Amino acid sequence: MNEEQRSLLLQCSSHFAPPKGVKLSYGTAGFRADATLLRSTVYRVGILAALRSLKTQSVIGLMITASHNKVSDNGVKIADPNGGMLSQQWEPFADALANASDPSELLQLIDDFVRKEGISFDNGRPAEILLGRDTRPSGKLLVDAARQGISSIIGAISHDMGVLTTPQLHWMVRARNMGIKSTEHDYFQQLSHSYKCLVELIPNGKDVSKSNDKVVVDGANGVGGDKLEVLKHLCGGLIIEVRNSSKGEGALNEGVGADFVQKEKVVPSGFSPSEIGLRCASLDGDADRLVYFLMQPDSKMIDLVDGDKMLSLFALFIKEQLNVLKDNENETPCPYHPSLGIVQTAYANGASTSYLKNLGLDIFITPTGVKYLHEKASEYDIGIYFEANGHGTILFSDRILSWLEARNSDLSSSSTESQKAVLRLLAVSKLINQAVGDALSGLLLVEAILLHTGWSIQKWNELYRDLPSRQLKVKVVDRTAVVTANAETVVVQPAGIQEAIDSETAKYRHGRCFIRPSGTEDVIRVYAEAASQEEADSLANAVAKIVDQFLGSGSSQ
Ligand code: G16
Repeated sequence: MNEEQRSLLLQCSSHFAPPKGVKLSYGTAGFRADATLLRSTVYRVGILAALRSLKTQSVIGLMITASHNKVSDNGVKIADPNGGMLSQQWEPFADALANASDPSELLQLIDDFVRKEGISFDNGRPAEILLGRDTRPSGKLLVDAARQGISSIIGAISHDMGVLTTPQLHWMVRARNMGIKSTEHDYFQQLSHSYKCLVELIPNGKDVSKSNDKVVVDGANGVGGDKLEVLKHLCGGLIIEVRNSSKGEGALNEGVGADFVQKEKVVPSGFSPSEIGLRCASLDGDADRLVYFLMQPDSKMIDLVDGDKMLSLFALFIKEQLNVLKDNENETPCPYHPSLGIVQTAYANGASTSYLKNLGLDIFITPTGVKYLHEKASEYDIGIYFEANGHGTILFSDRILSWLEARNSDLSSSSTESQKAVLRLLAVSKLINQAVGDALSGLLLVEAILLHTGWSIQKWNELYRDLPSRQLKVKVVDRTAVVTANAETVVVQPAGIQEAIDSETAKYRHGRCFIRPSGTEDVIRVYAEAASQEEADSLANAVAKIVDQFLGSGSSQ
């Protein structure tokens, strides 16, 4: 770094003193905390984004969001050149930057890192960053801090894309770096066009208009509902009613949204008994998660159709298309056997994993956090990953996409079953976000597949019966005291806690239980599964008590 760059960094960073006594870490999904604590962190992540852009010579994304957290929290995360999460190799640098106590320590860290990574400030294209934010009131101020961080690197440019869903920003970054159209309009066009392609390919004889009833969507009082209002008008024939957009009175994620619905299993605000029997869905605060649900008559409870069920629906559909291609191998010879892989986490309901295994699918379990699932799914020709909380997508490898494109042009004059299967797979690859889990594209794919199969949500929900489960969170003095292994299924620290959990779990029929430190909130999460709801509740409560005993004065919530 030359002197001019060093003095610019020193001067700008002196306006962004970090809050005293706060240690932040780039967790499951970037930095998250009370929004009032984040100005200096976001400024520093702006610097990191510019360095990442120089290193990769690509456009980088910076999103201001705390997704499912309460409205007073906020956060910041980076989208890498391919639209995915920040390379995990850079996370320690992000932690160090965020926690540097003064400008000279910050400068030293940057200097060392730039040298180690061989980042050049003079050769190549200048740094370029796309900025997005969700609807949180603190978002504007934090975008401003990010811009100042970016302009602390000489020549770096930022583009403020305004209020977006997180997956929209990831999609735009990926599209920009692929040299394809990347505006919000292009995003809506691509999604709606591919949805309509899938609907046009529905087998003859199915009366699409009959099954085309409405879906009622809870927008979590956030950005997703607003964007869905735009998208729905482009998807001819699909009837979507949005509740809880950001324009109403309700607070973001409060008594609404995918996280609330999935964890509490109750009806979100804004829904009335007139929705009983209808297909309902819920997005989270930045629309990267989606769950479906059915309201139960005379009760606040719901039947949850979660990420595992979406995964199962998608897996069945993709498998069906691959089987058509295999059965017609003479028309569509493939030089290799395309691999189809499924990625879940320990939160996946045991019934879903058994169901998928019975379909003969290859299943892999990773720790929580889409960065881990995405990485694993990208090893397959088609990799489907979902967390039970509704965060997931389907990835297509370059190898299978080129093969499908080539088959499509070979077969273009025919209208055989193989060609339809090829077209369906290509449409799915364009509809479902290739960068990250995306509630809006997920919703359109679910809707298209339900039309294709002619299934109601009830029929879809009956693919298998979930084992009863319960999730709790426990406040502890220091959540980092819990260290896990084996994709978060075993606790290795503090000593003795796993044995206590095991002996409690053994008392329950079909009992399964694990704990993990949250990466987005200051809590330990407890997940329990058992043969009945009472037993799952009792196991979760018993293990929450164990956590409390080992880790201090917390309380289950
Ligand atoms: C984020 C991640 C998700 C992950 C969730 C878990 O979700 O993007 O992949 O499942 O955190 O949170 P925790 O570690 O607190 O259990 P989101 O929707 O908040 O970005």
